[in-house]
Amino acid sequence: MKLPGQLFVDGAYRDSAGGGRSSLINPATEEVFTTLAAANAADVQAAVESAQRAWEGGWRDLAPGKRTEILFKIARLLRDYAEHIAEFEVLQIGKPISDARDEAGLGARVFEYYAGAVSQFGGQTLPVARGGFDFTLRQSMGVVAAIVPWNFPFPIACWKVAPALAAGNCVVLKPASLSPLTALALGEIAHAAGLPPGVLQVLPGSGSVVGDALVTHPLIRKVSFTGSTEVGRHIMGLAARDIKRVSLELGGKSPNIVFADADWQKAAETSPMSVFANTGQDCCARSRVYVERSVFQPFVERFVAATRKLVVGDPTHAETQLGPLVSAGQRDTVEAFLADARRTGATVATGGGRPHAKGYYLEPTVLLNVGPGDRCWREEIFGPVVAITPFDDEAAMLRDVNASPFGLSGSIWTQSLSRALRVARAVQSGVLSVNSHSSVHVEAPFGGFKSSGLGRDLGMSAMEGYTELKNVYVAE
Ligand code: TAP
Repeated sequence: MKLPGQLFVDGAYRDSAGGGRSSLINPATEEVFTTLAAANAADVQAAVESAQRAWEGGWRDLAPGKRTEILFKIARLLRDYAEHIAEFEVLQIGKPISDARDEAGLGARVFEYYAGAVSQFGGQTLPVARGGFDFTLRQSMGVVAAIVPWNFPFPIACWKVAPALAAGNCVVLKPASLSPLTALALGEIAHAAGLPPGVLQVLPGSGSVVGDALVTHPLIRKVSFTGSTEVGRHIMGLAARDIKRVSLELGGKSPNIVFADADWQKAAETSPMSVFANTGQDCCARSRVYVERSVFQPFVERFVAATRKLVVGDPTHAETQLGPLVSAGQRDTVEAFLADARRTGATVATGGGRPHAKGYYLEPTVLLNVGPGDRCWREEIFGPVVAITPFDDEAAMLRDVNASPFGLSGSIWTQSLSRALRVARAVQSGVLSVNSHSSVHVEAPFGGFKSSGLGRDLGMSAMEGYTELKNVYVAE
């Protein structure tokens, strides 16, 4: 598969109507490695109109069995091209190759799940008070805009595109400007698998141009967005004008809560990768660690020792665990957080520096003595930085956990079943794991409370979110 360099519209690659192009920088080398077309408002108009034609012209009415067949074929081809997808991801965002391979497989698995779901998905019959016959239909919406970020570009694109297509919609996919290659590869592969032209369009281009043109387009029926809370708020405001459906997967500041009765040694050894994986650029990163005071000191020692063993380096090497940050700007942002933490009296237990002269690398960093009002404790950093604090009282700890405006993910470590259930109920968060750091399961809903979002990706909840629910009553 060749490196994509154009927009993917109507089943073919083409240049932007305005002729605009942008460059991609490899964050591991700081060098421009390719350029590609950048869409403008005219491209959005053409892509949306073509998607609407594809929806009216057959995709919405295609027999479920045929839709299943095409989605399974896409999954098969994604597996065939997994190595290309992984290599593109390494080049554009510096993701370690072993993670990129896993994520290529995850994307294929998402298509398999929704291929199987097509024939199991439908409405209900309801016993209503008037007698007669009442049933609901789950109908496709039309054209959906999927706007995705750069941190997990390929799997997040798949977990929006696959359920939307499975439910009978057409999709215009807008990748982040830093990571368009794997989204374009998905368009090309889906078309090769038999997806009719126009059903999936891929438009790389700037958020303020392509994103806003999509969100305000009258033919777009739903916007499915993953990204920052700030842009999510902006999209929600624009969508309010014509009551457009939105689902928003936004930022997080997830807690990792360790009780003294837990297997805290295991928690300490596994927790570094719950925040440092993907170089901390993960909306589920467990970046606030609360440890019961009686095990705080030994927990911190093990956590720091495990952090120092992490392999930070060339993302093309199979043993690398942390690649570079995605851009110079992202590293500057994270370093500003660290400067702030130092100024307000935090202790750096390990990390904080740049481990390599070339590439946007930053050492995984453990902060202690961070106050409850400090920026590093309250705000999403989106880099390899964690703060650890002791707690004495469960209720006071939970008040601090829930004082966050975010509520995406989190972990609870305890051997007590009743405590696990009590704390899991109390934490205001869309996704939690007990004695684990796992947040994402293809079969289960994924999304946030409060400023972490609205609606759910994955599972059957996502597919429902790409339909309108209609009720029909038939008199006897
Ligand atoms: P954003 O800057 O919000 O960008 C996300 C997407 O929105 C990109 O495709 C971006 O395009 C586009 N966009 C930017 N401005 C827009 C506008 N005015 N209208 C429509 N679209 C616009 O986020 P990011 O920097 O890519 O990702 C980091 C953030 O995403 C973090 O806060 C993180 O927590 C969050 N995130 C959340 C999740 C979940 S599942 N909750 C998952 C991953 C990331 P451009 O790239 O062209 O600007």
